[in-house]
Amino acid sequence: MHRARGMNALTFSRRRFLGVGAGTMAAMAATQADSVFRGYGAHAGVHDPCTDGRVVRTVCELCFWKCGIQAHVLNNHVTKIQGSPLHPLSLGRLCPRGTGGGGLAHDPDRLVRPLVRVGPRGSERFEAVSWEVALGTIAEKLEVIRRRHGPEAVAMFNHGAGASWFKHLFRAWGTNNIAAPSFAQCRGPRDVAFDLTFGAEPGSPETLDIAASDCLVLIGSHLGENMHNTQVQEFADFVAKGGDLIVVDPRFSVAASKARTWLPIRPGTDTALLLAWIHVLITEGRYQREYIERYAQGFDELARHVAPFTPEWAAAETSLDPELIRSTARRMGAAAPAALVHPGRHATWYGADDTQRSRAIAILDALLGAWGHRGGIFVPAGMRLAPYPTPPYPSARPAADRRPDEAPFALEPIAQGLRRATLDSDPYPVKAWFVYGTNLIQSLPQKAETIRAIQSLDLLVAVDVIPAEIVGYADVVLPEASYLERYDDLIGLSWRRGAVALRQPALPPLGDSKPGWWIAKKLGERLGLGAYFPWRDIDDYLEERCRRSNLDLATLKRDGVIVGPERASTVEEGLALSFHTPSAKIELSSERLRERGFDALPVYRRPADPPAGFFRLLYGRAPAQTFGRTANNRQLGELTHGDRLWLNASAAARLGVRNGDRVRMVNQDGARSEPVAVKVTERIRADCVFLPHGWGHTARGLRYARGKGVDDGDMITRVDVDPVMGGTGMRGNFVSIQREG
Ligand code: MGD
Ligand code: SF4
Repeated sequence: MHRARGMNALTFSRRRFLGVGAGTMAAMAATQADSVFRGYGAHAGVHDPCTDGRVVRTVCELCFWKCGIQAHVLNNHVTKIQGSPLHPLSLGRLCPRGTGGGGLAHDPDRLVRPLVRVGPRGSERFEAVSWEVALGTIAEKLEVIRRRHGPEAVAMFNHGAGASWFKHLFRAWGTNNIAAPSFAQCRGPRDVAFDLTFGAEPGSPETLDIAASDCLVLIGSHLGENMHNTQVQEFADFVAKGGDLIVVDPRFSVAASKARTWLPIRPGTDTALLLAWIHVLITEGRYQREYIERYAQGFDELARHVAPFTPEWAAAETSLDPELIRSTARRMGAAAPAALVHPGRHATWYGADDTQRSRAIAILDALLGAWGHRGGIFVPAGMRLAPYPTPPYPSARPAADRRPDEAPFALEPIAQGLRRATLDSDPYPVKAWFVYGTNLIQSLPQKAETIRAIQSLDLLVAVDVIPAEIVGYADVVLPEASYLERYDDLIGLSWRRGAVALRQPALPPLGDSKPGWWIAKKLGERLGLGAYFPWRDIDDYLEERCRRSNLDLATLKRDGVIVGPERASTVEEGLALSFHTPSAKIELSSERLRERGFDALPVYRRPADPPAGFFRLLYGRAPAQTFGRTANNRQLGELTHGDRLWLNASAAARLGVRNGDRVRMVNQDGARSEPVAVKVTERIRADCVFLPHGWGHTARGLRYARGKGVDDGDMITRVDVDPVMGGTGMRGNFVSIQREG
């Protein structure tokens, strides 16, 4: 068990932040918009052709953080994108992806005409048609499906702010089958765990007071590679002031390189570490006693539960030094309540215990008094946004994603559950998929199942901006104007101060692409749902919503954002804490879980070891990429080398693999990857390999991305489902490495 200790946990002296390495934070620093504060146009005395044009303040969509941006436009070309200094999430800066929006707007592979399929599904053979024909075809087929199977036979999959128009359309149509992979393939376990514990989710964006924290624990969260702009800015401030950073990761991530302590944990054993940390805080009396007595219930049961989970016990599971487990817990306790264990975001790791692992994080945050305290998790404020009045939605059957008693704590429909229902028509048939902004071929695990379900459909519609893999399977393709070319609905932000932002066009739509609001309205009218789209156009819509919400649309158009009044978001600022759980307290032990037959407190279950000759496959984000969404962006492609497979140096020597060699992975079920170049490194444990996610595109239309890197999804044939909320644990797959040639 102690074998892996050969790779010792490293303890670094604190140091000043000098730019988080590997061109990540450095790239971000390069985007600082100092000229913004001096007005637009030339920098003092220096002619900058990029900033000579019109400037439009709008909202980024290269990921889902929704930063405010300033797009500089010259001759119908986006020449430069900067962070809006007025927007609370960007504060004048962007992450490297956000600066690359021009690479999407001006992508020569953009979809610019509606298309109707002419070859077999997946053949990527289409003919261009008019909007009339495309929308007419969809409406006709949807009506047939409704007559035969009811409106619920239509499922909608979505991702991104622009989806709101289509969610409205399909609720009006009469289906609850609306799912996003961002729940059951990503943040679901975390959201459910925090909701069960604190009665609220950590939010998206997460409301973490990182800059003010004295001790930050990142457990499988690689900030700096995972580039959520505001968090990375706060993280840089935290590192610069010498905050105590503890990073738990089998890989020496960029964040680990800034840490005082890096704990290279054996993959899948994090719950053991968390239980031991809880054990130390409780047995040594280092938790926030008054806070727990006042706000929490279930402490005595928790104390009894963790009594056996000593650092020595956890050391045997995690391969970490017990003294480091103890001392890191003490450091958290000393910094509390300005101490924070990051809730994470992509939390679907091992399936069976994902919600319970996230519960252990939430419990630890509770013991540290993080919720509601400065330097912990602040309680956000929102702004009132009145809807544009439309008729009530019709009632519809419950979503088809789950059978009775399955995943009872899911907060949203489960995307792979809709796929399952499509395949077996249980509890009722699902015959059409309407897919907005999500490349289901890559974002749902078990690709073969997805393709099988698609082949059984009567209709597949894809609304996209580029010809991603899912587009290749569609019967009708609707080209959306990119986020730099369209208005979207008002975007509310819950943050230290609430805000409302406006996405507005900096460019006209490319070709015959159309904004989502227009597509949804036109399709709605064809489907007899015109009453749900009573606005004349987007101006009418926005004016009416703003009027009802007491917001000035002209100010929104000028500034891109309106920020609400100051309000207390921590106890230190005068906030009175309240918890929306059944007990109105923080629920350390969860009666709700117990009632449904789950463990009321987190229980550690040892994961399977890799079979001899195999490595556990880990995957994650690369700093200049957002899943597959940005892989075809030529501007961002200049920044990234994210398509290599990380392999430990000793393992590589054993296999005779050198840096840059091309290898294939073969997984436990015999799935074989395309060739991929290897990055031989000491920065990863010897029992696992790491692959950045979002590469390995096969779609013919993605002329830039196609053939670059490999798709980790090809190796994810085994999925362990979280029984609490239905998340798909994807890290239980093992690969062997075979040299090419
Ligand atoms: P992308 O792969 O980026 O994200 O998965 P997805 O939501 O599928 O695909 C986004 C699609 O949206 C692309 O086809 C893109 O061209 C299109 N698009 C971009 N902008 C627009 C727009 O303005 N309008 C329209 N209509 N389309 C647009 C993400 C999901 O995947 C998530 S959230 C997570 S966290 C999971 N991550 C993950 C992982 O890390 N590993 C593995 N193996 N699977 C994962 N699945 C999950
Ligand atoms: Fe855009 Fe980066 Fe902000 Fe995401 S974090 S919205 S990609 S600037």
